[in-house]
Amino acid sequence: MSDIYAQAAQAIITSDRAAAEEVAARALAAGIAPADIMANGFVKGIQEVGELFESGELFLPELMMSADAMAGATEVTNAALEGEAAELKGRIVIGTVQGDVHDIGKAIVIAYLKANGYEVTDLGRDVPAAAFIARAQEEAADVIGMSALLTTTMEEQRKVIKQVKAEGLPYKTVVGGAPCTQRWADQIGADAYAEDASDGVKKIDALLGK
Ligand code: B1M
Repeated sequence: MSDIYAQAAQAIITSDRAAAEEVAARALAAGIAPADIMANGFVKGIQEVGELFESGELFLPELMMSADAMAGATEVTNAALEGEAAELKGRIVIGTVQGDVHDIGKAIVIAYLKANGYEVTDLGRDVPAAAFIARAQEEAADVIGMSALLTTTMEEQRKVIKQVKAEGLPYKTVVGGAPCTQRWADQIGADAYAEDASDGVKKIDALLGK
């Protein structure tokens, strides 16, 4: 088992999309849950890539290619989650905040939410605060989810929450992304912080009483 996790991480570190997709498919065929191959394999790989980038051992083009390999793996594992839900539990509008293009984690969160009975509107990335609010109104959403991966873009989450509160809007707000913490969520008045995709489902279930 640890072999296939190591291969998954390695495919990301070596920026090999074809290998990442092949390892993902093989893991699923071997009965490994999408969440397990993600968390124990691919995510470990992209985390190592982030560390190598930070220490100057990898450069932006390589980081981008690893992100592409990660996207390939995510597509394969997310497809395996489709169609699992039985009842509609609620409506979520989710996006990556303005100034931020990191969306791999958000794609995983969306797949988990859909598999667990939520209707999800994906606003994409680099989403202005006003767009979160406007789409939540259009979709009659229960929850607004905001992903931020940069310390410089986290403030955008506060903007959205401030507007929700100022206008007395009925949406629950959930924040996530590597630099976010429970402390940050408390500080900006978010209804919940989600550490990862399954925690996101758990927190949203709790907020909506599901
Ligand atoms: Co960027 N990047 N990046 N990057 N990148 C980080 C975030 C960084 C930590 C790397 C590093 O230096 N170690 C660093 C940020 C430093 C900081 O802010 N302090 C960084 C930087 C600096 C940059 C650029 C500025 C680099 C440059 O241009 N010089 C640039 C910024 C671009 C921009 O956004 N404006 C940049 C660009 C990129 C790429 C485009 C190359 C690529 C992103 C591709 C893409 O997403 N389509 C990329 C990548 C891949 C990373 C790292 C390596 C990996 C991110 C990732 O996908 N993680 C990252 C290092 C790291 O995070 N360790 C890094 C895997 C993913 C599964 O985890 O996204 O945390 P995560 O999502 C999790 C949870 O957080 C949670 O659930 C997810 C699933 O479990 N979650 C939510 C996330 N969102 C949620 C929302 C919810 C709930 C839960 O709502 C309900």
